[in-house]
Amino acid sequence: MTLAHLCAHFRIDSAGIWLKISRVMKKPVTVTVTGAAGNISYSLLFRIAAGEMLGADQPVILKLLEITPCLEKLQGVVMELEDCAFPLVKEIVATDDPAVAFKDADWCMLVGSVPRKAGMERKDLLSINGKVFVGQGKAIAENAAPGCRVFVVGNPCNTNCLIALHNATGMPKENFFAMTQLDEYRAKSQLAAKAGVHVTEVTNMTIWGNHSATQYPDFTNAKIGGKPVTEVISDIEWLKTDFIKTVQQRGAAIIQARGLSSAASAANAALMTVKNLTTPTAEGDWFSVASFTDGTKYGLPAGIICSQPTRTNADGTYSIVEGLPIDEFSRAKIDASCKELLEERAEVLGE
Ligand code: NAX
Repeated sequence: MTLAHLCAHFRIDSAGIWLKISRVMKKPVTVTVTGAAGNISYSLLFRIAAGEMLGADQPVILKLLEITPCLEKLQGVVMELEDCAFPLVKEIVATDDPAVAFKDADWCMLVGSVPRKAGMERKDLLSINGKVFVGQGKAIAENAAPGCRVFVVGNPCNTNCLIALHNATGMPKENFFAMTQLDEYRAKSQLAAKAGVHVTEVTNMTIWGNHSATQYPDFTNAKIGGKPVTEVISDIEWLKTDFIKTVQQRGAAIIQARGLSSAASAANAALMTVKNLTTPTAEGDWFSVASFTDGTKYGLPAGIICSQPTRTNADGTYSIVEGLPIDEFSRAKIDASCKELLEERAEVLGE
């Protein structure tokens, strides 16, 4: 090995040891984030850029999409990203053109959507955002890299994801996801507080169904310190009522307390979902994410984006955890959330 080769591929650390420079060798991953000038993105982008999502040795190209009136605000975010001098950021593209934003994207994080305003019904929200996700689904299919994965945060995220999927002709349905990781973390933290343990003791928590007030945080299959939750928390009535309601209403409680919707915690959950989908899941555990149902598991209707217990395999694919017992109480809750997802599907697909 010549000295030139050594210098190109290794560096000397403070103790005089030659270290292989593997991170400069990795091909950058292109991450497109929509709603990039919004609140969630203001937390999310900096953490992606710091390597917290895809790894400390993974260079990234950031493609940021906004609507035209927010481009100036987006420019401010770009300036701040530049001022962090992140070593992993190879390029930043800021645009209002979906074709440019989704060009060669490996991950599309669809955070942007129009918020629900006073007097607006769910139907109105679905119809406004529906148009956005039709266009974005098409633009992703036409421009993104092969194997691109699409992850929707913008609400109503399950159904927005379904719209994008229906319009992304030619893309595998398995590559579409919507976020329920924040709900999972909310559920874990409530159980940990009730049991008086650290949150890391709570595992195997599934959020079933829709990211909405019908979601079901499944305490019956969750564990605390490796034991069934119901063995650790004897107050079953609390589990069946207050616990579920607190998780379902946590977003609204944060808006009431903060005057703004959850942003940093949502960004954290978004980042962790991508991390969970790109890293093999710990033995015996699982995480929650909404994905396309094939109608063969847990009696979930086919063709919706439904949150389920999910594991990422060693080869990078993911599987739904099968064989969990679903008691009568859980069945009713899961069915109610799926019914809502079917209604939303009917509204947007005109069924
Ligand atoms: P903000 O209103 O702060 O930001 C949204 C941004 O999206 C705005 O800058 C807006 O200009 C942009 N935008 C709108 N239409 C767009 C389009 N067609 N293309 C590109 N950008 C567009 O909202 P923020 O607090 O960041 O929340 C974003 C979304 O996340 C909302 O829909 C919100 O409801 C949803 N959430 C989802 C959560 C989940 O668990 N799935 C939890 C947190 C959050 O409530």
